[in-house]
Amino acid sequence: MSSNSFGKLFTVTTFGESHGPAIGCVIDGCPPGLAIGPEEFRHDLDRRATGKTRHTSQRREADEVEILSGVYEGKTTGTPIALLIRNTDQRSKDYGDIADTFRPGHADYTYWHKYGIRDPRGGGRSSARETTMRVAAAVVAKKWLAERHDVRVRGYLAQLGEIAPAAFDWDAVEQNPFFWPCAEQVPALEKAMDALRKSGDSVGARVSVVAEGVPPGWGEPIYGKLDGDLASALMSINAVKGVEIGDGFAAVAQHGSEHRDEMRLDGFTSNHAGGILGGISTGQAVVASIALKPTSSILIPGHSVNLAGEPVEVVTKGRHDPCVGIRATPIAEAMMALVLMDHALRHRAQCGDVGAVAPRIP
Ligand code: EPS
Repeated sequence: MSSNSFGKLFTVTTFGESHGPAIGCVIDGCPPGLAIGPEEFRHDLDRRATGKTRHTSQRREADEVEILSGVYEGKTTGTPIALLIRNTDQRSKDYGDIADTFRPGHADYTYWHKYGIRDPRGGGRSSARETTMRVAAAVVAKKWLAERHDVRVRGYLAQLGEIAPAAFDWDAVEQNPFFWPCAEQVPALEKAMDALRKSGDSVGARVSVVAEGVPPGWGEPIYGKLDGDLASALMSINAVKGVEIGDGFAAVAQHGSEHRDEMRLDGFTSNHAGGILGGISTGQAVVASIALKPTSSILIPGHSVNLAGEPVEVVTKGRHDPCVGIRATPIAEAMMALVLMDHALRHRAQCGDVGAVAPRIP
């Protein structure tokens, strides 16, 4: 009912608030025997974390994962895996000035109307801090997908404000703090972000995720389509306002002769569909993109109202991201991996006996 869990066979439930004592998750349905240790969470948690460069929020969290259950002698046991991360760098006084008002463009207002009470400290449950646990849970999913199916999920920043990549190189993506696929443009991005931060404003972004190695057959028509579940999972990320699968909205202006991915025995000739047809994976790379809105917590004054029903002017001080999209690449990868793992298990459960059928286009 309350929707803090998702997935059907591989389920993830997250809990915790940004300024509470801890955040955590429970992963249920993980197959037994997967080797996993606390140190394996470090890489992806660091990729997502605040305070790593001047271009993101300066909150500095240790993000140390404690594995509370579900792992024995370094291997998953098939029982629920509980992960906990203690919050260590909350600065709740930053929220004193806005506790009685609503940041324009922020979930402050809707949380208030839904629950009639809210934890204003750091945005409480609406904070992007919660995404830490999705990334942690996806470390387990990414590892299982890689070991069991040779699936690799990776993403990149595909647009920052009005700046689009001038070239594409996967090797460049992990070499800069933006996950940007064109190394030559990184100085220009740094300059743009420095100017943006100085102005006190924020900007939107586009992030793309690609999963290679997904076999044909994952996804459940009609209400559990792979693209439907991906759209839901990606849309659940803070600040996401749009999701595209494959060519997405560009398909509007295309003709069928252009959009269809022709099949030859040695491979598909294109991938406009983003690796999904009829809600089922084709065996091509699964490709999705998200649009993230500009952060609403900005220094530019904006009109709002307060709890007493008076007009006020709001300025949000504190340690905010001028572009949440910069940290969204590992989060989008995480949601893709969690959905794929769930569907891998669901496919095995219903259609495991079908096996591979011909012809298989490589
Ligand atoms: C966030 C506001 C900031 C960010 C936070 C997301 O919180 P605070 O004011 O407490 O520093 O630092 O991001 C994280 C803590 C994180 O780990 O991602 C928000 O409003 O969403």
